[in-house]
Amino acid sequence: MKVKAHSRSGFTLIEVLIASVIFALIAVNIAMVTRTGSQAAANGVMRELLDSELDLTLDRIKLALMSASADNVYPQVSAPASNERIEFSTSLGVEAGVHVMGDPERIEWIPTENETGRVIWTQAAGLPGERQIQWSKSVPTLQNKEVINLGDDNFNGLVDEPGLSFHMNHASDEEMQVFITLTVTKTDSSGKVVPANRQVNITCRN
Ligand SMILES: [Ca+2]
Ligand SMILES: [Ca+2]
Repeated sequence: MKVKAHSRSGFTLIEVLIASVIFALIAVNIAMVTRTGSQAAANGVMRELLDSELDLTLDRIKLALMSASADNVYPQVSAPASNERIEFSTSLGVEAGVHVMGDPERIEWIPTENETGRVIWTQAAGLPGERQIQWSKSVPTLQNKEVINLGDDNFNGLVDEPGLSFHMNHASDEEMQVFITLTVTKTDSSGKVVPANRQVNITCRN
């Protein structure tokens, strides 16, 4: 008697289902690894932009204030108080024995409709040739970890200080020092607000 061989071709439904599940699991894993990798890369770029904006803004403020005349810097507030605005004139040099002063300038924090405000440098403030230049648009209302409560929450010696803050140290027998404290923030790929902050100081000659 001839027995018909049971030939097999193709896959059973179970095999197809198992293969599909394995394929789906691998695809999900690849997607997760890729997403984590690209998120990490995006956050690395964001961190570099954040640091460079902080450095560049502080460098510009320092450079502008470097030749400010100590007698022409307002308001002169000392820690724990500080101000989000500084007005000054720079000394251009001496002409016929008299100090020649440059046009009045101003550096200040200005709020926007967003959560962060702008740092603006004004040249020839109040004069016909007045000019305003933006140095940053990522500065929050208050310094990192500071809240309005009449206390120093971030332990930097300043109370309720703004995101851009200026304060002075002017001992009678010393040259005036201006301290600049700045917080800059950016939002990472997961929507989290990441801050960077630093304090620098410069000495103003009389
Ligand atoms: Ca503080
Ligand atoms: Ca506070």
